[in-house]
Amino acid sequence: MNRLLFLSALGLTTAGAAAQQTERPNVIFLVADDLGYGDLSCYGAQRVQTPAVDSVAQAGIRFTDAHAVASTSTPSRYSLLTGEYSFRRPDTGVAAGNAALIIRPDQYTLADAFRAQGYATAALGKWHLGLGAQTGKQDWNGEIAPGPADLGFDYSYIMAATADRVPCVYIENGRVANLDPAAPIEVSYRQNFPGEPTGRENPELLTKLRPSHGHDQSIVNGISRIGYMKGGGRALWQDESIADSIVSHAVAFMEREAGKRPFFMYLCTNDVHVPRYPADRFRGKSPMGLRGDAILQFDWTVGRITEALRRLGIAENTLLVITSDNGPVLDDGYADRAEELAGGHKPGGPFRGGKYSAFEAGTTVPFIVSWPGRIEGGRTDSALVSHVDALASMASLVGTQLPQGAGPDSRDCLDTWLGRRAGGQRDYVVTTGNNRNLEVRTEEWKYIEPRQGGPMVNWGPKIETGNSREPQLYRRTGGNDERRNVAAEHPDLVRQFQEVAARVKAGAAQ
Ligand code: NG6
Ligand code: CA
Repeated sequence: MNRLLFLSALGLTTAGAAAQQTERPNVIFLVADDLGYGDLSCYGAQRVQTPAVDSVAQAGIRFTDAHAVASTSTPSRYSLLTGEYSFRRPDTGVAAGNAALIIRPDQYTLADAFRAQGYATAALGKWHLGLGAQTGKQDWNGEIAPGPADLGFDYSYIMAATADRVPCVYIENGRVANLDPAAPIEVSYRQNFPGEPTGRENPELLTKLRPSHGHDQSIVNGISRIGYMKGGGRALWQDESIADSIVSHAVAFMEREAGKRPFFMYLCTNDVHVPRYPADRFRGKSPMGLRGDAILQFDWTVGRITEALRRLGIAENTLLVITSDNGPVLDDGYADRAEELAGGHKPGGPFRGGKYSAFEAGTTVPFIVSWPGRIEGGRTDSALVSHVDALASMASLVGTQLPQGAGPDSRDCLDTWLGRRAGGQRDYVVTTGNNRNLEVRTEEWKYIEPRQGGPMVNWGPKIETGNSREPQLYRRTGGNDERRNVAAEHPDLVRQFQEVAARVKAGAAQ
């Protein structure tokens, strides 16, 4: 008789984490975009070296079974910030650049949990959770609200969506940074503005990158994007300085707050999302082309942040989490030769699938936790970890009592995150490759709910979706083992997993 590892109906092996002492470290969530489990040298990459990330891992804990909730950005980030599974909301799919704010201002967020304890809070870099009250109705030349300021962030310096979506400008505290009155900004995801060039009609203007699929609308900085925009002038970003801009604003925020009050920074890089066009000093520096160069630039970002922590004398008392929003993709729509130059590099590490996928590489992400003053470094931990637990775990860390209804799917796993295996461990995690049907992982098993759709992503990226109309059950041995579907051999187990999925959907147990 097979025994599942569901030791409790609550999804935790103990009733909850042990009572925590309240502490007030600075906290940084440094979230990469589309960085795979296998993209860092501390996770086994060999064709690219990431010394700055590796030294954070060396000083902390490197988790080997950590999961984003979803295999694309918007739902993944929604869950990280709210502690609610994105599939509960139908409007959490990949957002356009002119989408309205997806998290409602009355929802409780990770930033709120820190702010309740007097923390300074900041959101930097990639946002991709919508802005403004109504889709398509933002005034990009005036105040853009509601936004991060309404979700608990005191300071924000963000990109509305992704680098491949218009508008290609930074938004600082609800207003376009460097707004150029001579070039008012207009944005549409329906139609072009008369006279404006597009990648489709004016490929001769694509001086930096050409699309491989999609991405053939407005041209900004010699790269065509998704969506149409007009104007922007001096406010338009240069892809080659996005990392520099994000880092300099992050460091400035840290300098302003260090020593005054503790801070929480949600610091999201554009690397290694498309279009990949890093700074001159990184282009051509990896054998893997622009995608490898973007990984080097990500590592540089990590190095700049840890250097600033040391310089400001706050390294010991800063909890730094390094992770990614979803799994990796090579060709995601630009002809940057990522596939051709990958060589033996496996961006998803040993796992099957990738971004967009229900297979493991879709949501298994790097996850490193360091806190030099408190965590003994140099460890690897195979505990199951889910981003959805950030809210309850961080609230527990700083002593915030979550209000009723906050983070309905978030559990206090602080002990696990800090490497204390005494309790608060998850015995399963729930993820979603399509933001609708679930996958359930235990230490030993992976269950994939039946779903519609073909076996491969059908719009360009060469990725296996994990879709099947039949239930899939795989026994895990730790590597690329989603190969032999044993559902038919284990009907009892399948039934148990179906029950878990049904309970999670009903909101009864997480
Ligand atoms: C897809 C884009 C892809 C990427 C993704 C979102 C096309 C053809 N592809 O629709 O390039 O932007 O959306 O990625 O448009 S995410 O990491 O932000 O979720
Ligand atoms: Ca992403």
